Amino acid sequence: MHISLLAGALALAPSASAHFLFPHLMLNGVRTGAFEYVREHDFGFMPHNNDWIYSPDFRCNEGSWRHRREPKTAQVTAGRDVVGFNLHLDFDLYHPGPVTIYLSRAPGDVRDYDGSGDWFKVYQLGHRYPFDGRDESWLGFGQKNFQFRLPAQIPAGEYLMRIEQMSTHPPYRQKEWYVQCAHLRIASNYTGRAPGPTIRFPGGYNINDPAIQYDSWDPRKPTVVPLPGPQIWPN
Ligand SMILES: *[C@@H]1O[C@H](CO)[C@@H](O)[C@H](O)[C@H]1NC(C)=O
Ligand SMILES: [Cu+2]
Repeated sequence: MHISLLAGALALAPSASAHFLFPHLMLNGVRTGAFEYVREHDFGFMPHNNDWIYSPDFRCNEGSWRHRREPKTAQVTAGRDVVGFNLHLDFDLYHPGPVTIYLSRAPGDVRDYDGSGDWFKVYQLGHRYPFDGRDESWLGFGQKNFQFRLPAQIPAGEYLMRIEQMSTHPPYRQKEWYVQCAHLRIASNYTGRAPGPTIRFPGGYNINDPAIQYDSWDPRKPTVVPLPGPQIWPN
């Protein structure tokens, strides 16, 4: 399945290069295999539009539930390991807009978790300040790796780690959404306050959110563009 997916990717590369997915978990700077630790989905490289924020598929992408037992679960340690995602086929992200990563703790085995619980934000990549409206001024533009050190303030457990890219180039309020989830088992001694603020998917994003209302085709360019979702943990 993975081989056929890559072959399909190569065949489609000229026309599909505008789109992307995140099949590789990054683990302390090493790119792991495609879908080795990342839950596959059945929507390939294609983006979704704004209606998608109201769908349960917004958690880990369409069809990912049927792939939930395919990836391994990466063993990592809070406060120590650097984790993240890498684009397919070593592509660069040629899409403007924020990149955001969330965590959600599974009640038990992450392979049986649908992501319906609480999510907290651990990473976000916005734009240079002041913003000048150029695609290149989004910090994720042209990047292929999105990595961060896991905060120490995360309770031990199994987690879905969800990356989201909201592309801002379509006109008006329309956006392109790209989402993918990895499986983590986090070792930690943390017993403090629960990570937050948390949101759920769907429900956490609304069409009226300032981040979604941002219109990159509006000639009046704001110098600061709002980012989607709640504050990052642990602030
Ligand atoms: C938890 O604390 C023990 C004792 O201090 C230490 O040996 C261990 O490495 C810690 N584990 C983690 C995941 O930080
Ligand atoms: Cu696109």
